[in-house]
Amino acid sequence: MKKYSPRRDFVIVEDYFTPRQAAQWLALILKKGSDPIRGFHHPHVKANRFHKNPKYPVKKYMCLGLYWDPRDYHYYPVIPDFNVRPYPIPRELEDLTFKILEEHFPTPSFSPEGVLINFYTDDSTMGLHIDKDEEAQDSPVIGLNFGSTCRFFFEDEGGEMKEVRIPGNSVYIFGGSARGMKHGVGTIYSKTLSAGAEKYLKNKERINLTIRQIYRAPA
Ligand SMILES: O=C(O)CCC(=O)C(=O)O
Repeated sequence: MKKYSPRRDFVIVEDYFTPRQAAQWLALILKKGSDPIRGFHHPHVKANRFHKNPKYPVKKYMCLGLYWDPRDYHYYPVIPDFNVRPYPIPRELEDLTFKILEEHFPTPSFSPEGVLINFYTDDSTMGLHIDKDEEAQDSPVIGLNFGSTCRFFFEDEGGEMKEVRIPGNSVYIFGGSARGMKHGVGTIYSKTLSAGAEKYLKNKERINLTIRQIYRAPA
């Protein structure tokens, strides 16, 4: 494992997953992702002055727990178009989240309520944005990365944009002073598939899960 902090309160742990663990997580995600309603789909996003029905930049997208709707940036207990609940967050994913936080980003309490899963292909990018749709802004965001390496942009403490390469089989956590940092994903690099992903992903494919607490705990 190689752990480093590209800025305060933003931690990356490379080689967090063994190839075997990565293969197990990918098998689980892709099985859920194959469901025609709760699985991967290409949602619409908020209309803008150029497009009435623009589409989300990452073609394959799904949620566990609560559903984040890219049309209005709200979290819902059901997938709005189908009135069907997303798959719940598997117990083993909750346990993994607690373990990652305990080992790498001690946090007094954390309740995993929503997981966004982005399946990047060679034509996907994710524009710069701030994760501000969760009420629980004191809770960190935990990212699990599988497959190809990506170029990841983030805002440093001085407001300047910097970049790192985030490989598959790694995790990242940003919270505290970094919770409101701008970030985004650029190029997905060719021929960088991480060990364990070969059977599940093609060249330039990447799967990222971000695990979040959405609501503030009652006082
Ligand atoms: O793919 C990633 O690592 C970033 C995902 C992201 O920015 C988000 O879900 O808000």
